[in-house]
Amino acid sequence: MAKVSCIHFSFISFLILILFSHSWFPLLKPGILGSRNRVFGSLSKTKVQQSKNHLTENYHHPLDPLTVKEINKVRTILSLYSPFFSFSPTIHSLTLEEPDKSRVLGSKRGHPFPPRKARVIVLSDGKSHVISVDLDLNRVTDHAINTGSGYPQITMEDMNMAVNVALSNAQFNKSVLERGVGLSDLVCLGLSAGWYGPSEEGRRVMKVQCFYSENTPNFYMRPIEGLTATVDLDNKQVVQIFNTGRNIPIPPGNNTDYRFQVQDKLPEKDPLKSISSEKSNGPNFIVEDEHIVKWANWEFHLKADQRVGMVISQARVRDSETGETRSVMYKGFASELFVPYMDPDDSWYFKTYMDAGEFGLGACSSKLVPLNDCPGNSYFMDGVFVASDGKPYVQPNMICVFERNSGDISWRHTEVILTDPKINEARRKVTLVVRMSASVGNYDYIFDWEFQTDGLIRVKVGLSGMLMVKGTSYENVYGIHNQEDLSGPLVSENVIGVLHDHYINFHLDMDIDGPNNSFVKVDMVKESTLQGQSPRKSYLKAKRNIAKTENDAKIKLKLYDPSEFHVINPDRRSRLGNPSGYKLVPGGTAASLLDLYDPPQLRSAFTNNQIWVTPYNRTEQYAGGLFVCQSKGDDTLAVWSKRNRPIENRDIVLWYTLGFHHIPCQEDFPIMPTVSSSFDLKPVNFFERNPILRVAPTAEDDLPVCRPSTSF
Ligand SMILES: *[C@@H]1O[C@H](CO)[C@@H](O)[C@H](O)[C@H]1NC(C)=O
Ligand SMILES: *[C@@H]1O[C@H](CO)[C@@H](O)[C@H](O)[C@H]1NC(C)=O
Ligand SMILES: *[C@@H]1O[C@H](CO)[C@@H](O)[C@H](O)[C@H]1NC(C)=O
Ligand SMILES: *[C@@H]1O[C@H](CO)[C@@H](O)[C@H](O)[C@H]1NC(C)=O
Ligand SMILES: [Cu+2]
Repeated sequence: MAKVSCIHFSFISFLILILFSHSWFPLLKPGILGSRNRVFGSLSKTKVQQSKNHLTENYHHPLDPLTVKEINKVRTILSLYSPFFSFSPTIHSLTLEEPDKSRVLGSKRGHPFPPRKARVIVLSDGKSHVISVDLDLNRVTDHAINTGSGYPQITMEDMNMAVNVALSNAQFNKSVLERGVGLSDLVCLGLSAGWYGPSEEGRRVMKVQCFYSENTPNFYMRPIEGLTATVDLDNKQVVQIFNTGRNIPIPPGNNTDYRFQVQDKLPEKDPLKSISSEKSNGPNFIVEDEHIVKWANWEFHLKADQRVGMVISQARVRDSETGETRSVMYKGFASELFVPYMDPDDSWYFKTYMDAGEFGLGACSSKLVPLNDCPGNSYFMDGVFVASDGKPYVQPNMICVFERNSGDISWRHTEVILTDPKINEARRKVTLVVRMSASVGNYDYIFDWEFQTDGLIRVKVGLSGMLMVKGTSYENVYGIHNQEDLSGPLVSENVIGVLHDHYINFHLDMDIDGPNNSFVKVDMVKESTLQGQSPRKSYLKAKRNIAKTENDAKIKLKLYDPSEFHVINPDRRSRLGNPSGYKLVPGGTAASLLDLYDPPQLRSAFTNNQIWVTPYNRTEQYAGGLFVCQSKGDDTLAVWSKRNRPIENRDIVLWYTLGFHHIPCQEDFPIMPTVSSSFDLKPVNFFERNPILRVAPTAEDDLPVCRPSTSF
């Protein structure tokens, strides 16, 4: 559920928000920044990684994010650009404009890079401008105005302003006070409004709702129910107020605080002793030039992104037989996150968030907590982002990279038939994890990309944080005539956990051994035997169907009509002649059941199928479109792929949506234990044989600390 404010800043100014003040605007003061070696890892014994001096940072790779110096240069170039002579437009996005793939693949260390460019999105005169700035030529090279629907990402100022406008409105202010809430215990949030027809078109709007923070930092559990202001951001006016919840009490706050220091002191029975999987010899991975991660047989480019959180590029794996480094994926990231709530009320219908495009997963990212968010010996990476005045700021420690001794088995066999010699072979599994977490208002999304030595990549999303809840006069279920009339289960006194979904779409630009790939649907089909042919009546066959065009690759998952989904390189064959490939293995997936013409479903039509395949097109990055706020869904994956373009043996992008239905329960209150789901990208005939056959077994000497005490 995301709502707004990743930003603990949309709160009105008199709130004491020390608890929440994560460093949204850490200053770039040279004095407080240390320096770090260009290479992390190998022999590093340092426990605490020093923070970086971003002021002097340079780029080393065509995909490296804009540096502080470059961002400052873009701001200077824009200030000299004639359309913006007289005023500074609000910057809604300022990021690297990645060079075309062919330029990136063609560039080599030591050779000149493709030109460094920035793509800037500004709002001016109510219009969204997309501006390209060439940092080598020192000028604007392209300037387009969005003619479709939608507005750019919401800024912190937008959220603050929405709240201030609402509270300055006498009627809204009075309605808040009438609920018995003192202004000193009031928290208001600016929420994205979605798009619901002509009444809100033609102007940028946000919704404002308020909460009671008396005696708790977990104000999310104390909604001032049924009170919503719609604010016009450009005219700075309240355009509508719904106040239909006057009779709904504000839920009590006494059982909502989740901080350790306030938990009652009844000791936890048998608390776990500390557990460590530290590597006494240091990590096995290195990070070169700030962004290139190398571990075991993997190598990839990793960067923070203000919109999508983190981006993995040019993931390559070493061939187990030849030592060749082979391309697997050009680029992978979470392209949109859609969270529709299932309540048609005045104060709830619009809660159909698209968190990446509306708020930004990087913009909302958390500073990861060492030893708790990420284990010891993690490498932490900062994001260098841009505020709405065009100035750079640092989002510290927002990505961590660590090795995990998973405790799992990567392969094994005990031979029971041959007893001489006795064979009992097993190999442990060690993986490399790249992690970030975004706190999009109430909800926390934990994103993991986990790389295995057998070539598998597991992408996992965990949900934690706070439910978005609805106030009710019911204190328990006994008085409720029909519980189905509520929009979700009662999870505490006066608190309904509203039913909702989460859909996370991943943009997976697979380049298996090069850009030209095909998508193959391998269908499992039941074959019936002929009378008398066999004692069996039926068996399964796998039938390969190569997708010719986009329509052949729009997949709705079906348990009783199963398929595998392969991306292959038809020109790269194994020793046996099988095409090299990777398969997408969907995880616990939910499909959107909303009406196809429901406005939120139109905007998030990428959830109409779980899998799509499109031809590579540099402008088609985000499944929900570039301008998501109040969009009508005219620039989504579903619209692009109506063209039904050819996709066979060419550069293709795979899109997969991981879905969750969430029926809340009492355990989700006052803060949710993490719920996760994942999908895999797994090699299929990519390697000549099991690529980790030669891995040595682990002996006790290799593991200095991890012996269970019972073994002594
Ligand atoms: C809201 O009303 C209170 C009480 O009348 C007043 O003190 C306060 O200034 C008002 N707030 C705003 C932002 O107008
Ligand atoms: C919260 O406070 C109310 C009213 O004082 C009380 O009835 C209730 O038992 C308290 N709940 C908890 C969990 O302490
Ligand atoms: C790329 O996609 C955009 C948006 O769908 C479209 O306007 C453009 O024509 C496409 N470019 C190519 C080369 O197909
Ligand atoms: C990929 O396919 C396209 C279209 O069929 C072709 O023009 C291009 O040369 C191919 N590229 C490579 C690297 O094979
Ligand atoms: Cu949820």
